[in-house]
Amino acid sequence: MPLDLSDESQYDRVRLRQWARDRARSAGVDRRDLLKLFAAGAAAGSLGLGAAGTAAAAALPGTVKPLPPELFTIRGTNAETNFAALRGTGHLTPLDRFFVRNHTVTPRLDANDWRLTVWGDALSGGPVEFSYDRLRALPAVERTLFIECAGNGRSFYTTQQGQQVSGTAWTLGAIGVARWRGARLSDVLRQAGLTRGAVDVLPRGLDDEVVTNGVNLGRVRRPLPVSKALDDVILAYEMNGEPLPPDHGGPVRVVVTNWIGISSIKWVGDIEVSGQPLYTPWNTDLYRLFGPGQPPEGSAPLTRQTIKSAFELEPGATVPVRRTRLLTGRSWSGAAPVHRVEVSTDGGDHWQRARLHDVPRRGSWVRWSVPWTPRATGPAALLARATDTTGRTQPATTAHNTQGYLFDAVVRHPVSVV
Ligand SMILES: Nc1nc2c(c(=O)[nH]1)N[C@H]1C(S)=C(S)[C@@H](COP(=O)(O)O)O[C@H]1N2
Ligand SMILES: [Mo]
Repeated sequence: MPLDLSDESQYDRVRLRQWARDRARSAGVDRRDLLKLFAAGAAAGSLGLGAAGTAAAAALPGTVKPLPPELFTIRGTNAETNFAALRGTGHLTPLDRFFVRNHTVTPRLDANDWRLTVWGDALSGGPVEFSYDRLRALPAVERTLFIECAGNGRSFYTTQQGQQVSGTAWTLGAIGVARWRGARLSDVLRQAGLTRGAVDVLPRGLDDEVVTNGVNLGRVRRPLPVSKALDDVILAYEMNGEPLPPDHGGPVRVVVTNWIGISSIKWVGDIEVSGQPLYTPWNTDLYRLFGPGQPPEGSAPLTRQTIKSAFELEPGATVPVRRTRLLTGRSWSGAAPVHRVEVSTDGGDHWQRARLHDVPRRGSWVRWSVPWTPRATGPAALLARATDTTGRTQPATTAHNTQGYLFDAVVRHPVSVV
């Protein structure tokens, strides 16, 4: 039976087997180093950079834009959007409050000097270079899409489920929705001479090499199957109508519809087009599920994001009793548009339908609201539960994985009624 490599899960399974049998090429990291990391990851998810629950290192984040505490919570080299700061903003996340997830630091790149080199054994000729102007001369597309870290919601594995996980201890603010404008990756690949033998497409960032556990992983890069690369991937140079800001990958980044944030490589400098399957740490040890119920080498590499909801309210907010207020929030899913949101203000005993303020659309979130008049003083828990058009609803708990990816359970939002 022919393998259907456009099917994501089948693609990933096949690559995993090929890699295990040494038939896939590891792009830039020694195979023994990768195996060492693999073993460490399977044992403890040790590649997570910093453990959830422990205080972030007091290093200055290497970012360009201001990160005021009313808009962001700093977590190591990353900045999480405070969801409360989205209240009253529109469908798009304003640039001044879009989360930043950096493996190292934001590089300062000049669009005039920037070049994208497309190269590899699955092109008909040698490397092809794209300047900023050449990229902008290609037909432009505009899409409203979220970028969300695979570890968004990770801290709730610990605070709600009592489980140990490694990685940045995000609450729910490692997501943003922007209007992206750019060229289609498919147009760039075709101009570069893509051949039918192409299997994997590997964009790589121009930011510093990542060193973890004494191993240099090289620059941030993660292969995309050629089927996804040709489908709906953008090389974006604008975000909400502005030139792409430095912290979000300027001058040019990859934007991959519905897939986990690591797919959307920032500061892209080159793209390898390979006739052989490729592996990097970002699709082997990182961004797979390890833990109970998973094979020792981990799950297939993660692709699509899961389903979540968040209130636009500070955790532990104080609310006055017997006064009606409008609870607001947002829900999203990487599988399909969210078309129903229910809210409980009594810890999950009763649920009411929230009013949606956006037309549900693929790749983005819906804003919603529900009026609430608290009747008694004391602590209360607010819950929001989304359902997407595939019928998937947020569950009560998420199965544990050591690196704390893809948390999708309903989150209890504590408030205090006074
Ligand atoms: N070159 C490069 N690309 C990158 C990263 C990075 O550190 N370097 N971080 C990735 C991760 S893990 C996420 S979640 C998103 C975050 O995008 P943002 O910082 O624009 O919100 O970028 C991805 N692309
Ligand atoms: Mo991420």
